[in-house]
Amino acid sequence: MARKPMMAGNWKMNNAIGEAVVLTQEISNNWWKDWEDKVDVVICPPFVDLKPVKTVLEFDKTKIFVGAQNVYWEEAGAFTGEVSVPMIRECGCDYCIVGHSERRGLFGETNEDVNKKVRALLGGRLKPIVCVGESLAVRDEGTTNEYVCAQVKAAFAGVDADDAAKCVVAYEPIWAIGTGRTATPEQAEEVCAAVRAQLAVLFGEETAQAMRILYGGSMNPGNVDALVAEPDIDGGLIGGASLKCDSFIQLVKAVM
Ligand code: 3PY
Repeated sequence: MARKPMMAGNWKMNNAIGEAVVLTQEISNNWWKDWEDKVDVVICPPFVDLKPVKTVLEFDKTKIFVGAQNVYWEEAGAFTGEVSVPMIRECGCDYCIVGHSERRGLFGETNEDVNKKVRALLGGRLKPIVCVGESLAVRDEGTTNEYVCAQVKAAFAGVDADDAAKCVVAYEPIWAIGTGRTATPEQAEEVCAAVRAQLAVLFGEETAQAMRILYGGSMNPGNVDALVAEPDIDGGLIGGASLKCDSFIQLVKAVM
């Protein structure tokens, strides 16, 4: 089945509003109408940039999606510092990253939290980009596929096939994030294929074949071609290389 590729930029905690607007304008100036049939492009800036980024894209009539990098599962209330699904939807988001390894590792996010966020997003008609991935210790133990598939199973607990079909999974080996190390195309494909097989067990083959699986972890213009040539890799979730217009556009073009 032909899946539409996706390139999503995860800006992490970079670009204050002024820089975010300039970078979005640069990306928007490079956007061509026929992209929208060939690739879904998503920009995931910090919360404070969501509305300004969306405003630039709307002003330019550019069909690039906006995603948040995190969300809380309750709708409103005494949750100091948190941001809810209705709030990010109002900022113009279509997508939201959940379970990034930095959130799991630095902020103690558990598989259970990830599942609550996935279900809250789907309930609020937003599409989760669910991150999974193993540490170097897990890889060295030889249990990567089991570990990552358990993360997938936990993230999608209580989700039905119709809703799962709206979700994207991003496989991001932790040892390849911010280290300059990338998984080889073969290593990345092996895990992405295992993730798809796990999705088939959960939701059936048809849904699993329709769902997009991205690779993340130091994807850049130099390694993108080999990674996206793999049958189960449908694009990328991009860190550092999404912070410069040139490299992000090169990555988008690589999957068109
Ligand atoms: C990276 O490539 O650094 C990422 O973590 C993308 O999410």
